[in-house]
Amino acid sequence: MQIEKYQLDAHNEQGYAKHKKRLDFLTSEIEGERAILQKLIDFQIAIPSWALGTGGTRFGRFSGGGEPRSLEEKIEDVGLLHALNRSSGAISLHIPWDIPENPAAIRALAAQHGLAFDAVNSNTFQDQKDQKLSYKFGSLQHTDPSVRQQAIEHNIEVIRHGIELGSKSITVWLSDGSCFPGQLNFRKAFQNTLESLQEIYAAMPSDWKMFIEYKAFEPNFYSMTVGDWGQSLLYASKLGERAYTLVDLGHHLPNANIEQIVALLLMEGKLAGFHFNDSKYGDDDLTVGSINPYQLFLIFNELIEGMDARGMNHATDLGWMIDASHNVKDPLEDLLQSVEAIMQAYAKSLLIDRKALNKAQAANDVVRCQEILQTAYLTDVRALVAEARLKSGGALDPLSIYRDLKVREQLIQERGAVTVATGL
Ligand code: PSV
Ligand code: MN
Repeated sequence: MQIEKYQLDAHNEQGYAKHKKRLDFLTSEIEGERAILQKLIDFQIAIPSWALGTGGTRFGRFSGGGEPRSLEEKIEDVGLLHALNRSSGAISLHIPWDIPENPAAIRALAAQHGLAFDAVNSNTFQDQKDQKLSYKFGSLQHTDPSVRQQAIEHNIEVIRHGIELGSKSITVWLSDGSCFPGQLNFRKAFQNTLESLQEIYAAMPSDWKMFIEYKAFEPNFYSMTVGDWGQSLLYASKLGERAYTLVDLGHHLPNANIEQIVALLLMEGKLAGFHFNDSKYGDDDLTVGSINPYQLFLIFNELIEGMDARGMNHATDLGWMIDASHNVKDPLEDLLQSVEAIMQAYAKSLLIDRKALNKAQAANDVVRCQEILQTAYLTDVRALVAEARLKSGGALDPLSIYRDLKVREQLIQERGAVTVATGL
């Protein structure tokens, strides 16, 4: 299905007067609203192809109906999101869950929806049907060189698919590690992984980047071979200047200071970008901003500070992506909420009075520092984010028009109630 311009216009007209009142109040309170609006308009967040179906846990999965049955339908779904919020202008594919059989046609379809292809992702954490060797004991770290070779070839195959689509980066997330003490020689596992990554790195075109994602635990519960940002940074530094660390918010041990990690990776020029989500316990994959929106804001505070210090373009110089699944929500509604939470955190961090903060930091005025951050955080920026959407042709309130137009009901009619999207 497609959302028509007249439908957006009618929705926007209906809510405009109320919106204008809120916007006028907000802009009377803040400075530099034009520049902030432009930054919000430019900012795009990639949607992972595996987040469009209902997520599950190891205990079960409850399909919501109307799930995309093919890559084409996944692109259509991201197109719907982008039509509503104008901030979801890219899709990230996981291979082999989403192999583009006809890349030219897939590229054309994405372009029709105004979508670009973000990083491609390899998968050596599952065994596929007809796969010769198993990844039960790891992939790039494996003690058997032929398993490592198979995993290397898969990654190179993923790069080939990415080239055909116009992607410029590959994200490598490894589930490699061990479940029991003594199972693995850590040093040999690291060395094997590094050598395997070196072969993949060498196969990338010269304008490509490699993103190395770390995760503290799961599916291995004693050690992970890329378990934290230190290990990821070690691989990235040894690999070369086009290798970077990717931060997935859910991949840390509880209470980790992610904002500090981000600041230091940025300082070293080694931050690739993000997989946004939220969590209470671990890799919960909850909607962005649903548990700890203040932490998200603090992360954006460091991002903006660090990117500005290096003269980086907020919209294009890092990879922004959502990585969340949702067991009890409509995946499209969930993604709309996630994108909105990211835009709000970004907008609030743009409001921080940097000069005053620098001054207060230099004077060790701890109270003032906190006040400055919280003044920005407590500002209601929703009207500003909505105005950015309006200016770029989107909806004033994406969630309410999604429900008013009965999008999910229409998708169920088109695709059926018991469709299952590929993914986890
Ligand atoms: C692993 O938990 C992860 O965060 C990686 O990014 C994978 O590619 C993705 O989730 C798979 O769902
Ligand atoms: Mn991730």
